[in-house]
Amino acid sequence: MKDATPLENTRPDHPLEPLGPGEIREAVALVRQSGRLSARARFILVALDEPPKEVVLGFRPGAAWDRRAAVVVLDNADGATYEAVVSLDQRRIVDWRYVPGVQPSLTLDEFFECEETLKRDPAFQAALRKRGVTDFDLIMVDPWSAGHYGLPGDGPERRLTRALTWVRSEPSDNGYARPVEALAAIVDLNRMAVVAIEEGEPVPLPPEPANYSRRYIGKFRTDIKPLAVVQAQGPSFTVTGHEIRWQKWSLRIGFTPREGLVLYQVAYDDDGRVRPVLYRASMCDMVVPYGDPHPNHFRKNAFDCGEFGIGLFANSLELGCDCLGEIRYFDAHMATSKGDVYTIKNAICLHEEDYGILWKHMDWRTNETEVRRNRRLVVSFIATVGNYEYGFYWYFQQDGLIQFEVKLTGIMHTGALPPGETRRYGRLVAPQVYAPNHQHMFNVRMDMMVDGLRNSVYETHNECEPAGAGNPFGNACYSKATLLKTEKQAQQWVDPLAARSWKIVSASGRNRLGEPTGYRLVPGENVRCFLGDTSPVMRRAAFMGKHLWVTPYEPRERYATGDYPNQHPGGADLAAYAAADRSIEDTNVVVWYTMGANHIARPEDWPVMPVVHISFMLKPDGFFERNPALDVPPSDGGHACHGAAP
Ligand SMILES: [Cu+2]
Repeated sequence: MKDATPLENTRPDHPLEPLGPGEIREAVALVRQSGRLSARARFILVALDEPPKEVVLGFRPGAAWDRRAAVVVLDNADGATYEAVVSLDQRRIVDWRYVPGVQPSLTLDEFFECEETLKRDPAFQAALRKRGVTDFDLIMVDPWSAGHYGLPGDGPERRLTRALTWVRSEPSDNGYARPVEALAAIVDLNRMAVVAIEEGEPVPLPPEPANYSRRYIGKFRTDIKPLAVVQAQGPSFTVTGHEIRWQKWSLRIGFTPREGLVLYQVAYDDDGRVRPVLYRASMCDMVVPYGDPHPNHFRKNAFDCGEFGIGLFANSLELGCDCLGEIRYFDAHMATSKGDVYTIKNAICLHEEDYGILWKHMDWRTNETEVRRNRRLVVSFIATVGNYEYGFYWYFQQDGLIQFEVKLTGIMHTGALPPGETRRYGRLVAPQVYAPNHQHMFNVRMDMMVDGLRNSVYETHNECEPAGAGNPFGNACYSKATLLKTEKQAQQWVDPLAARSWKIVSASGRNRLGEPTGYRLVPGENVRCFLGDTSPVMRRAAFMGKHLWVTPYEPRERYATGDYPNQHPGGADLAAYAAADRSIEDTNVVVWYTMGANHIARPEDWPVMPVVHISFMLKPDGFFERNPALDVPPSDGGHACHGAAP
């Protein structure tokens, strides 16, 4: 939806406040007025140019700083990409750079324009007719990223998409149930013209509809009574601008077109001492490699942040549907490719939820019980990228634990098979419809600040002493900790059998037991990416080749897939950053965690997939002196909880 608020340029009161609509308009106008672009320029990104860390950390209310916007522009007239930094205070462009040999991410406008172009294209229409599709208003064209496979035509010279098609049986039908198999249109997005149509042997459209919306279900189960979340006195958090305070936690949030939700300056108030944990954290890229080598399917590998911009696909969330309870929403302001303000209302959801018990003990001699409820703070957004939904949730607990969770849902990507056929590289989910095997690989970049900017990282896992005199009963086991001194040492796999995890420790903080204070990255469910090392996709997204990466902080190293992964051959990403094998000891470390969901389709995932959860945690480990949640008040309203009488 377009933003209707009038131009307002109230100066924000903190350097990390996201750009407001007025600031976005101002930045676009200053770039336009510079005369450096043709009328066919597209705005790929207009976002806050985050001030240097020293400025942010040294900021005090009332202090001055230069408010800047980062702008990426693509000129459709000549295909050139530019990066600009605009000073909103000085009202001028302070940095302008031509970026050769790249293709910036696709824009929402191009999605719609590409679909319209194909609907009107006679050659594409002829290919559709050959497949029994005659009503072109019912087709859905998803402009998949072209990727780079080292094949003729691959490369960033032309701005390409490889569009795939589905067809609805009526306007509200789920079109993903009827893939138009073995047909792809290559479209030049700078010229908005069809370059080629790739066709295989026509495959019949699958026979069954697969609808999930209420208008098709008709009969709902009737044995559900309402469940209301009531917070009569309101929530326990306070919000000032984009700063959130909740009990002892404080953090700031932002939103970028590429990453969606960003957390900044996450800290815990420990008895009056505000102790930082994270400077910045975001899911900085994700890739969905598909495992089907068929000509129509091998190019499916969506980089949903770097090739598309997952923030642009955020949903407008609805109370009672996406979120329950006392909700505080935040709008996200971005730019359309035409430079208009693009506002997603209620893009970010902030609320509290009851998450079972936090801790408990019953003294079984006195029958006295102490139990505390686990109230957690949730900051989240949900994005719809074509057929799929991703919910991204950060949780903060009263015991200092932070968790990041992805909820995967939506509609699986599909292909059609002739009657009676199956495919080794996918699974039938309905007659003549199969979903290729695939994975969802995420990378979360965490600029750490555990009790200060100087941190180190230890790998720990379980070891048992060799059998013998020192271990006569075979039970002498310990946790072995190894300091990761360089970037290469820090490139690691998860190992749940050995309980491997990684502890980020402070160089200066010490707890009362004399240990460095720390936070531990504890993996959840994870998987090794199935792609071979020689796969062109692995070359472009080398972050998938390890679960843990650690680099020393370098402001230009922001994304696991590099700045411009769209149509890029690779070699400019996280693996390239870490190739120098720099020291990561006692410095400002950035931890990049890769986690993957393995998806071999089930019939139950069709037509819309029940949510799959994957997550990891940052757990305080020696950060506090003891359980920091002893002061959480009982929720029993004064009467003590008692166990059943013995
Ligand atoms: Cu999946």
